[in-house]
Amino acid sequence: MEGALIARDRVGIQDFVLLDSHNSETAFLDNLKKRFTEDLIYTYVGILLISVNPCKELDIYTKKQMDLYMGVNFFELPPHIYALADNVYHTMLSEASNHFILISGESGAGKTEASKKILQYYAVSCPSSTLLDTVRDCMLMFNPGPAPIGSGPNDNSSRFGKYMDIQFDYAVGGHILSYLLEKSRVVHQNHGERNFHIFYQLVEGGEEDQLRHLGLEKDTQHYSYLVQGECSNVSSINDKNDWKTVKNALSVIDFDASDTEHLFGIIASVLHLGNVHFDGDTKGYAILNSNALLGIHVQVLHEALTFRKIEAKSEEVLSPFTVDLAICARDALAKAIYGRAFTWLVNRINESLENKDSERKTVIGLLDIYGFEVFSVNSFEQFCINYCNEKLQQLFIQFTLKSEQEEYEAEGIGVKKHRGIISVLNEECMRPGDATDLTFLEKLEEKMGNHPHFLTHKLADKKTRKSLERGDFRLLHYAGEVTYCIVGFIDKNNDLLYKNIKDVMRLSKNPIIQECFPATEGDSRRRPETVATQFKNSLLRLTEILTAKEAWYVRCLKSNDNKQSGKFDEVLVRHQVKYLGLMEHLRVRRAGFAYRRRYEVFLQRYKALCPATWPHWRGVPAEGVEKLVQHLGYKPDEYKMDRTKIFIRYARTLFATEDAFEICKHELGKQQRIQKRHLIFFSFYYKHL
Ligand code: AD9
Ligand code: MG
Repeated sequence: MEGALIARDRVGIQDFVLLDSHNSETAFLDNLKKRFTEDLIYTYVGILLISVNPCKELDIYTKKQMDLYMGVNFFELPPHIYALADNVYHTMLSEASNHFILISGESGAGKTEASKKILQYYAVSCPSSTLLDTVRDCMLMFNPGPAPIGSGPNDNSSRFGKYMDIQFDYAVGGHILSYLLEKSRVVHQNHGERNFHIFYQLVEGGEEDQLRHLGLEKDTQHYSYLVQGECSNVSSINDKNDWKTVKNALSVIDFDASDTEHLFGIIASVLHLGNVHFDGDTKGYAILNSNALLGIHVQVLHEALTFRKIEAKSEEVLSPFTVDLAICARDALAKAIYGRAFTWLVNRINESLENKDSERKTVIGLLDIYGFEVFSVNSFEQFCINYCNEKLQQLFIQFTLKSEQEEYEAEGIGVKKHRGIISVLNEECMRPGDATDLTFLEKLEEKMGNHPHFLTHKLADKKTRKSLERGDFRLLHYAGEVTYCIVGFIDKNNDLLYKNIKDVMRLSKNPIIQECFPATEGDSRRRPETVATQFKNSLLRLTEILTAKEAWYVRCLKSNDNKQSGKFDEVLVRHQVKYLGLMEHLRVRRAGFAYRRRYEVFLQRYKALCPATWPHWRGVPAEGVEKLVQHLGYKPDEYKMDRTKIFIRYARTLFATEDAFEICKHELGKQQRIQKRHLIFFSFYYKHL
C-alpha cells in the first residue's frame, strides 16, 4: 500500500522548488495539471502547500493515511495536508513556539475542507482532543448554501470567517474568534441561495414533539425566510443527518436540555418573525397581525415593531411606521437575534473548549475565512469579504515576500487600492441628515475619482460605461475586477436596531435572548461602531495575533467553476496562480534558504559522513551539525544555523550531501537498510540536480 502510494506520487514534481524550467508559469501549470489528473491534489512550494480542489471524494484521508504521516519528515512522503499539519505540530513541540496556518483561496477552492482535515488530523493524532471534531460539527450549522448562481456555487460557502487557536498541552483546548457573520442572509437570499443550514435542519430533522413545542410546521416552504432563494433542498446536503450531528455536537460542549431548548427557541422565533405580516391602516401605518413571539407579550412586540420611540427632551414621542418601515424593523430584529445568538454560541463553545489545566500552552492557529467572491450582483457583504482577502494577501506578501513588495506594487498587484472607501462610507453613515446610497456613491466619486483602480458609470469612458449601471462602482482587486451595487451599503453598514426594540428584547423569557440584549447596551447614547469599522478593527487585531506567530500556508486553488470532478480549467487555475503570487513565492523560495531541517533530524541522517559524529554524537545537536557541515565543506553562504534548525540555501548542497550519504552507505555496507520510500524520493530528487 505504502509503496503503491509513493510510486503513484512520482507523477510530476512534488515540490516546485525542484522544477527544471525555473520561472515558467506554463511549466508550473503543467506540473499542477499532470498531478491533478492523477488525483495528486497536493504539491509543495518549499513548505507552502498548494491544494487543488478535486471536486470529488478521495481516499486519502483515512486513519491509515494519518498514521503514515505521523512523525515522518516533511519531505519524505508525498505532499499532503497531514504532512503539513504534522510538521507544524512537531515544530511547535520541539521549539515550544506558536504557529498559525493560513488557508486561503477563492470561494469554493477548498479552504474549509482543508481546515476540517487539519482539525481531524489533530483530533486523531493528539491525546484527548475529541473536542476538535465537535467544534467542526458546531460550525457546520452556520454555513449556508449554495452561493449565488454564476459564481461556481459552493454548497457550503462559509458565511463568517473564523480563526481558531488550538491549544496543545497535556490536554488539548481551543479558542475561536469569529468574523463578520453574513446576517443579511437570515432575511434575504438571492435566487439559488439557501438560508443558514440550521433553519432547514431544525424544520426537516426536528422531532415532532419539539416542533410542536416551538410552534413550527414540518415544512420549509411554510417560512418566508426560507423560500426566497427557491432552493431549500440541495442534493448534496442531508439536513436530517446534519441535524443529528449538530445535536450531538451541542451535547459534547455541555449543552443541557434547557440550553438546547432555548437555542432552538431562538432559531424558531426567527422563522416566526419572518412570517409576521403587517397591514396598513387608513393612514398607511403598520398593524401587526401575529401572535406572541420570543416569550414577549404580543402587544409589547407590536408596539416595538410598528412605532419608533423618539426621545425629545424629557418626553417620549411614538412615531408610527409605515408598512415598509415595519418590515425593515422586523428584518433588522431577525438579523440581530440571529447574529447575537451566534456570538453567544461561539462564546459558549469557547468556554467549553478552554484548556483550564495549564498555563503553559503553545498554540497552532487555524485561519479559515470566506474566499474572494465575485457574483453577478455584489453587495456590501462581498465588499467586506474581498477587503478581508486583500488584507490577508497583504499579510502573506509581508511575511513571505517582504523584499519583493515594491516590485509587487509596481506590477499593479498592490494591496491598498480601496483604502478610503470604508472611511467615506463611515462619514456618510455618521452624517446627520439624509445620507443615501446614492449620496455615498457621489462622495466616492468625489474622493476616489482619480484612483486608477476605482471606476463608476460617470467616470468611465464610453466603451466601459456600457458594463456599468449608474448605481455601481467597480474596484480592481488583487484577484480581479469586481463591480459592486451600491444599494444597501448605508443600511448594512449602520446595522441599526431601534432602542425600543432592544428594550423589548430584554423582556423576553428566553435567557439566551436576555444575555444577548444586556441592559447596559440599551441605555448607551453613544453611537455604535459601524459594521465596516468593527470588521476593520477585528482584522487589525487578527493581524496582531498572526504577526506574533510563525506562519504556514495552504493555498487552495479552484480547479473549475462548475464543481466538475477531474476538470482542470487551465485559464482559471493560471489566474489564481498569478494573483496568489505563487510564482513570486517560488522565486523567493529558490533565492532564499529553501530547505530547513531540525538539528536532530539532520544529524541522525548524516552522522555517518563525519568521523566526529559517527556513530554517536553525545553533545548539543547544533554543535554536531556544525562539525558535520564543516567536514562536508559547506561554504558559509550555503547555510545558516538558527536556534533549532539548519537552513540550506541550495537544493544542490542538500543533494550532494544525500549523494555522499548513499556512497557512504554502499562503502560501509553495514548501514541499516534504507527505507524504500527514501530511495524513491531521493532518486527523484537527483533527476533535478
Ligand atoms: V468559501 O470561501 O467558504 O465559499 P471554501 O471554504 O474555500 O469556499 P470549501 O472548503 O467549502 O470551499 O469547498 C467547496 C467544496 O469542494 C466542498 O464542499 C467539497 O465538496 C469540495 N472539496 C474541497 N476540497 C476538497 C477535498 N480536498 N476533497 C474533496 C473537496 N472535496
Ligand atoms: Mg469555506
